[in-house]
Amino acid sequence: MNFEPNETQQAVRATARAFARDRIEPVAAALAREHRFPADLVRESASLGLLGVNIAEEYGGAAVGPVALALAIHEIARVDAAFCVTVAVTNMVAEVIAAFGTAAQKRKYLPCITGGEALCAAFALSEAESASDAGALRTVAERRGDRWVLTGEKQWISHGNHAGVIVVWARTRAQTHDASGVSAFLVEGGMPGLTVGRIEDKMGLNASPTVALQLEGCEVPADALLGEEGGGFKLAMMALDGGRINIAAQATGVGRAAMHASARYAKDRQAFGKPLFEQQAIQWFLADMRTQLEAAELLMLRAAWLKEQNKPFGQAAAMAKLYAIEAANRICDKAVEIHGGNGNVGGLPVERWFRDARVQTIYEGTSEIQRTVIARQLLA
Ligand code: COS
Repeated sequence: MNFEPNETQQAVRATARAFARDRIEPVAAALAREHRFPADLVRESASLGLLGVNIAEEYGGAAVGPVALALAIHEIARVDAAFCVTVAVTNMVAEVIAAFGTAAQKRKYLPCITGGEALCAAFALSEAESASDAGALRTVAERRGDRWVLTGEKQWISHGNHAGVIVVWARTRAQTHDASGVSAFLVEGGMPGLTVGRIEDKMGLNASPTVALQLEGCEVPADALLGEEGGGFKLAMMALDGGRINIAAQATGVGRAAMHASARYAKDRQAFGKPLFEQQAIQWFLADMRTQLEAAELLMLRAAWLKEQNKPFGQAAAMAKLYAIEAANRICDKAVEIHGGNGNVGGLPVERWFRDARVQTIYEGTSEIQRTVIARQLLA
């Protein structure tokens, strides 16, 4: 058993760490404050191979695998979880096209995602009435001659207002109301019939816009169908299995940042005539943070490793996401506690990390959905 990343994985981690430290960290607080999406930095991340980490080189990807992707996301999250959303979702969409796309679809869409021309890619599954119950979605795709016409509204779509490529899930069998009638389509940002709706006013991750997308008679060619007609739900579930590893990596990155900031603060801050760190309560907080983080990182890396070995990883990914996100929220909560009044104001990043961590128990499958996935596989 080897717990050390290999040379390639270490190199990817070092690249992501340097990019995050030198390019994102200096502006992360301002981006969040101004609710600004850093398009220039996203393009720069593409030039470093970060938007196609697990995509074949013939499509412009780095082809270094899921473990390297998880390590890269973890490093970026140590600085800015919002930027991670773009990296994580764009990689997930690129992977779903690589896995299920035709040769023509892969040639058309993957190089522009990995190379940054599309800027980023979005995953449009959720709707107002179907988020956890993804199979109940109501957007419809009607076949008219050699085209599909999409009508409906998507909600909670990360960077859907910036994405050049969007995978949209829609019902192709009007008589169905469950997962069986759902298909996936490749839609291009800015297409006629596709408009950006409300931009959400969120608690955290404010440099990563979350938007509604309206589809009103949005026509796409017949060959925009991704995967089999009626097979879209499984495709979404398989994509989310991988996406959940990315979100676990994001959570461990935020948790690690909050833990290190807390340890530094506890060493520097004096109270009752000695550093805060010498109070046993603070030591216990930090010890729990360290232990939970270690467990979360091991779960996350094991899930990524199983995926890399082409072994079943859905349950492992759900456990990693569940545990890592719950741990990150506990860690960020205690980080605010250790920072006292300073943790409650915007001058130090712990306040932002606390808010950024919160939604992670909700998106890409709530903690309750992860428990459902874990329990179902246990009982299967
Ligand atoms: N991989 C491959 N196939 C899968 C799968 C997976 N991970 N999960 C389910 N499927 C298949 C099932 O095997 C079933 O196939 P058959 O009809 O051939 O038997 C089909 O998909 C329907 O599955 P199921 O009956 O389990 O669907 P449910 O409606 O009960 O939903 C959950 C299952 C709750 C797990 C699913 O809706 C889910 O993950 N919801 C959360 C969605 C989410 O994460 N949204 C966030 C989006 S990004 S912000």
